[in-house]
Amino acid sequence: MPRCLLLLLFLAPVTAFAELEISDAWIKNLPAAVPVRAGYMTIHNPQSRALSIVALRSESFASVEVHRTLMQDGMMRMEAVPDLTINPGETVQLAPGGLHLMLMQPVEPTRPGEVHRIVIEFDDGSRQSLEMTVRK
Ligand SMILES: [Cu+2]
Repeated sequence: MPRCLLLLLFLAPVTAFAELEISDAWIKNLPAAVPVRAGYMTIHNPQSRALSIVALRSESFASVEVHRTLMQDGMMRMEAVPDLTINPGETVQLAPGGLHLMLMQPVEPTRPGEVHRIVIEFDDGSRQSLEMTVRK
């Protein structure tokens, strides 16, 4: 059993807030020599107020950011999105070629099938925990 799964069994839930509905959350696996991973998911806000993601963290990665992919002067590049606001009723896709999570410096090489926990922090100070599965 991968060590991260064992860790999950012993960690208490971060909060009881289930603010956003998050589905299909996954991390694209890459060779150990590559220092970053991209993460994708579908985020829906069922609340009656907007929610802004202002920080992300994980025990499995040195840092986690929301990024957007841009085409600039014919070149593909990406930039950090310091706060990602999801309006009431809105669904936002994090998908290849667009918005994504950038998971930097894995503590250990990632392997398909592993589950990593990410904590999302909102502008109102509340938090939500989510699990992301590593896929090929
Ligand atoms: Cu990125």
